[in-house]
Amino acid sequence: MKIIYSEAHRQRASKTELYGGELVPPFECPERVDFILKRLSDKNFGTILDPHPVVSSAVHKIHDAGYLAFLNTAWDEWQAAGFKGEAMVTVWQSRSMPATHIPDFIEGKLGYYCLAAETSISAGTAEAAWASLGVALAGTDHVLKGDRAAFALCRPPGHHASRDQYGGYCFINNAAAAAQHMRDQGLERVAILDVDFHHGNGTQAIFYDRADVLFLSLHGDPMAAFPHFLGHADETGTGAGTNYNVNYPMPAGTPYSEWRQALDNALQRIRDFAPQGVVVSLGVDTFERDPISFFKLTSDDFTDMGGRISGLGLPTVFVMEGGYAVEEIGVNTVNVLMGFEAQVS
Ligand code: SP5
Ligand code: ZN
Repeated sequence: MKIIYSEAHRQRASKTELYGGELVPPFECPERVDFILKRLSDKNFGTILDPHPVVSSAVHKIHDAGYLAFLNTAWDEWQAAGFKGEAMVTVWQSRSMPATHIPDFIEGKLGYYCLAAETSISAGTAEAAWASLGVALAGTDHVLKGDRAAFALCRPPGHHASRDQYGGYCFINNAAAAAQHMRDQGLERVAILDVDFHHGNGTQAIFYDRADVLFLSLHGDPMAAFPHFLGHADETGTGAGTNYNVNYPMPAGTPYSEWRQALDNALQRIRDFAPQGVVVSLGVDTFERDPISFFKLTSDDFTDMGGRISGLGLPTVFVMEGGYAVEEIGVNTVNVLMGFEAQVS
């Protein structure tokens, strides 16, 4: 399997995350990728390639133009305002104060374009986010050209980013762009399977009214877990997209024996949909020792997960999302890929 990777992710090196009322070093750190690369090398798994340029307008279909322009200038605008720290949101449009105008000043813009305050914008963040998109599109291109699967080693992750909001460590929705690019290149139906611990709220919102992209997410129940306001089982899509959105919220302590039943149900839904391509939002924060999550998957469980996904027999792009047990992220991620390869017939 080809692995697509760009060093440009290192430009995303924020120093601060708002966690438990403190500013802490971000869980979503560059070292995550080092452990994945090390494990790929130790297992001699796959061929690591730089992303090649891919002509695609997918990102402009799934994101708002004003939002992308904001991302590109946010850090400069923050600095120009004279602030000393990283760009963090302090005020929001909200239920009692819905936005009727997009503010001119950066503090107001952050409140308009941000959905979660833990994520700071720092120097190089936008550059890294664009490079991460390039990694996802290159991986997708390899699969469109005939590879059975590819692993887009994206960083920063993407599945919490909606059409016009960042947060949850995500800025550009790489998996959504991959799926849109598949559609634009002629695949009639695409499924996105999101196995990250957190609900893929951004991806869901982007495709919520569409029947051509089936979105399925297995995640911690939003009553208890981030992102808290999306990911309930009764969110099934709207308009033409009705019944093309499937959520599997699960409680704290969920072991693989139960998680796997949700996966098997999701895989059957995908088979019934009969897509020509699959995008997997691959987060390994379902791991039992993940510091911010509450499922109980073991490292061996990730191998089994990969095998089951492979059983679909479909062209598949794995897009890296979360996973914060940094020392074990390599083993867990590569186990999914090795489990997938072992089952390819
Ligand atoms: C891509 C991805 O995995 N993003 C996750 C963003 C989660 N950020 C908020 C974390 C809040 C964690 N609260 C944990 C309570 C632990 N007891
Ligand atoms: Zn996650």
